[in-house]
Amino acid sequence: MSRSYPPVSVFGVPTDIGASRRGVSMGPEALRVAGLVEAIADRGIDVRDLGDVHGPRNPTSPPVDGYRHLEEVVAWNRAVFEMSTRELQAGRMPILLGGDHCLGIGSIAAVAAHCRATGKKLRVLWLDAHADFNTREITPSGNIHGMPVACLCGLGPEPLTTMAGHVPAITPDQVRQIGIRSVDPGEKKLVQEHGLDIYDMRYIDEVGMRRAMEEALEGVDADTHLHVSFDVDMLDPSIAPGTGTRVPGGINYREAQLIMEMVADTGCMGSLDLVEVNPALDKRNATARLAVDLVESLFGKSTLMRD
Ligand code: B3U
Ligand code: MN
Ligand code: MN
Repeated sequence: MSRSYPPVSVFGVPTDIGASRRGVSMGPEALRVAGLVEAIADRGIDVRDLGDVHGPRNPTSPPVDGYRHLEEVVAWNRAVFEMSTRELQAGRMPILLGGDHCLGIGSIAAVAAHCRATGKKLRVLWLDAHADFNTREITPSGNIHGMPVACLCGLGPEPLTTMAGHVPAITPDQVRQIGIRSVDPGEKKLVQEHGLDIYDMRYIDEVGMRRAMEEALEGVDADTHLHVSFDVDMLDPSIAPGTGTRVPGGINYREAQLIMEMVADTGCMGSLDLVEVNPALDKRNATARLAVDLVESLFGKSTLMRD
């Protein structure tokens, strides 16, 4: 089946403001050097690289009242919100090149506001080793890249929970998390209380990726905007070493391809985050190159089926 895709707008967000390890600020360039924009263009898609958004430098300070760099995180996310909103309103698919995963707050807040305005349903596919559902009371690190899902669901500091213009920006029933294998003790209680739909590694091992993805995508239809938020630490560190919080026992190459192919089959992807690529920790840009390979599958590249 041949599919048509909306025009795509790629933009970089070169910051590591939400993490404690430095280096994901170099992620956008690593993804570009790995050929991301050309790979999308080669799929016959209208794609533009808008360059990078700007924000404050990383002061590398310790957490204050449970948050590290809150003011700067808010500034970067406002810039992301504006850029994503503008591209969505122009009928284009925003692809955010991170940067760390705190940026999912701005990008998903924009998508949530857009869905409200257009009457579309929203489904968020959160591909990650982590649930990213910490709050200031329970965070072990103060790093806001461990908090975006909680912020989007209304748990967090006011400037981050209100970004979409309505609180909460999204509800837990709109989220499906895949690849999870590291959840902090307080976070575990919180995700259970909020009923988050988590496909953890044990579940994936037991039922297989095909069934896990069928369940995660259930109910996605032509009226759905599917947002994919891809933290590359979902992948096993043996294939994706270039990321700051590596957790063993991750998604392998074939499982990752199947995720992307099944997303492509829905024809509903409306926006994408590619985050947590850290070139300072990578081996010859392998992680960025793998991410590009997976993006090709997200845009319908397949072995035998007609493109
Ligand atoms: N849950 C831990 C670790 C973490 C979450 N997300 C990332 N790391 N990338 C935390 O610090 O909140
Ligand atoms: Mn994450
Ligand atoms: Mn992660």
